[in-house]
Amino acid sequence: MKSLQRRRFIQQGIACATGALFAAAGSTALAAESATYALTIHDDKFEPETLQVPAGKRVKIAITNARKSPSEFESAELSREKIVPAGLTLDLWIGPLKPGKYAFFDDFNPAVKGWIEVTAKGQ
Ligand SMILES: [Cu+2]
Repeated sequence: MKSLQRRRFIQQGIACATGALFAAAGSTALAAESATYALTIHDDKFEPETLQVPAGKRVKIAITNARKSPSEFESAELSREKIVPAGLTLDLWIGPLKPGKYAFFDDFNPAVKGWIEVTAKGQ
């Protein structure tokens, strides 16, 4: 292989390796940033009724509908609305949020309410 070709080949190899490293670092950071919090919908309550999540982070809520009929997680304060069929678990991403309490309810069973309580680290 001529020296020019060899140099180009080596440069391409370095570029690929660097790209892969950045991609790996990026996905690790993203994975580290986002935690999953479980929330279950029952006929008479959410479990937990108040879900604690950290401020300033994007978090995933895994919503399980333990009922025999569909439910809808709804929150005007979080601008979220998600139908969860009976017996299924669906993910809902929220945040980053400021510290405080955010109300939500089951729009298909509106008497059932809950809160997302967002706390800053150390609070
Ligand atoms: Cu709704």
